Amino acid sequence: IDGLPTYKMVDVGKHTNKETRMWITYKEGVYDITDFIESHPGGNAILMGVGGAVDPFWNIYAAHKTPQVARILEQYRIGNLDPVEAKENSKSHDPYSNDPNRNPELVASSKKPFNAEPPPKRLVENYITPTEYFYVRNHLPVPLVDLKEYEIEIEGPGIKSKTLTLEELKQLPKHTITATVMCAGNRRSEMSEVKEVKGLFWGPAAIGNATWTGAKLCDILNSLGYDESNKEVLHVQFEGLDLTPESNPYGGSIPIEKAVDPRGDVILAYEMNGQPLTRDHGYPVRVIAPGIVGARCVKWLHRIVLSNEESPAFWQRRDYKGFSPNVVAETANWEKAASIEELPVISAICVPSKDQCVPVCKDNTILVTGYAWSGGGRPIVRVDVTADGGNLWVEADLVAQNDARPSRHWGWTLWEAKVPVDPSTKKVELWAKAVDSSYNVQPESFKHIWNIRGVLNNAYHRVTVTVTR
Ligand code: MTE
Ligand code: MO
Repeated sequence: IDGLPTYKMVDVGKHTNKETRMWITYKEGVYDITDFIESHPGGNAILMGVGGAVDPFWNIYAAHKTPQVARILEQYRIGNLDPVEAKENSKSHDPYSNDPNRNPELVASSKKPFNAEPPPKRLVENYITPTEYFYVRNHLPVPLVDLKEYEIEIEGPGIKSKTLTLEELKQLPKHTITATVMCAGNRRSEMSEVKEVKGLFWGPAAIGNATWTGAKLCDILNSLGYDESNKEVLHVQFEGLDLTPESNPYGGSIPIEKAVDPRGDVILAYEMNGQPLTRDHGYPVRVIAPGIVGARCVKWLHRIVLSNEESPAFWQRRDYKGFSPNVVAETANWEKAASIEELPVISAICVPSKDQCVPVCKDNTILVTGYAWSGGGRPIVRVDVTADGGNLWVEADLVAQNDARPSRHWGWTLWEAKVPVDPSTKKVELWAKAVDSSYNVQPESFKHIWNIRGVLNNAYHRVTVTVTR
């Protein structure tokens, strides 16, 4: 921009704190973002780039590459970057160029990183969600894994350290479970109708039900000498091979009690639906901690650490936590809030979907189908559906459920209901709510469970459709 001074990267590097002001560069621009930092939607992550070029960060967090962000940034422009250096900064290649091909039917809420869900109707076609229709939630580029070099490091107080190869993992007793994996942000778009929330705009299909095969984590930890008298170990931390621009791996943790419980069924999975894991779902090995939020089911597993603390990863400490409805970014106490582990009871109507036209049957009913699931291994015992705001609740048939025992019932339930509709109305609002084996039931509305991150979106599912006769 004409008239503004030209700087070199060494000048920019001198501006890294409030006293010196905080500068960044992007392409040919130099920006003083000191006054913007507080309102950065991504929180402190912005500090990673201070004093240098953000081009490599934005190649990874590509959501920044929009006209809206460019407009905000230009308000803070103070100069131009030396053109030779600007060219050098822009040379870093697209870190997503090695991502795999995907089913074009998946609807993406973000392409880089790739986040996508199937059309809801695909979820009720089979009890087991076909891998190509299983939602994908990646925070970073999919790592390229060389099997010859692949190992899982395991360490912690009171156990023998070990590096486990895939071959060794496959020689351990093979265990298969049917388990639903769900993102804590599933159905977020409905919560955001109450008030804006931060996060990807998920519909009701950031969930899937698959069979997972691998070795049990409890067998591995026991073989390395773990025993319950070890009071130093409270959590099991996992790290993936996917790295942030500052080389921190994606990570998460689960309580030790879950990890070492033979009935907790935590597995290091190398197969999904009877096939080797696909790259998007964690090839070659991922954690499946059934009944627990998807975020802890770490993909591209690289390291396991036993510790007295939860995972230090951003996604354990500064994300995937719930807050009271009036808490805002400035007042959120992340240390105090409990990490999301077991998920609460949820359901969704998959067919018909929002705004669809639905033919009414001769007996003045419409057919409604969906899924229901609860965390902690709690089976679904009932699903209620209404088409008239809850004056008449119809109990749905639970049409597909497996015979796993309560407390180990990791899979979801598919249901269907014939719901009477008023013959005189054209628009009908369908509601569904599920009840789990602890008689936990979904809350009625989003208003009172609203939270800044838009997680735990389990209010009654409401779908408005037009009926045709
Ligand atoms: N593991 C790694 N290494 N990196 C990730 O970005 N995303 C997590 C979890 N494991 C993630 C990860 C989140 S938030 C979810 S919901 C699930 O993976 C999604 O699993 P899926 O993509 O197989 O459906
Ligand atoms: Mo997630």
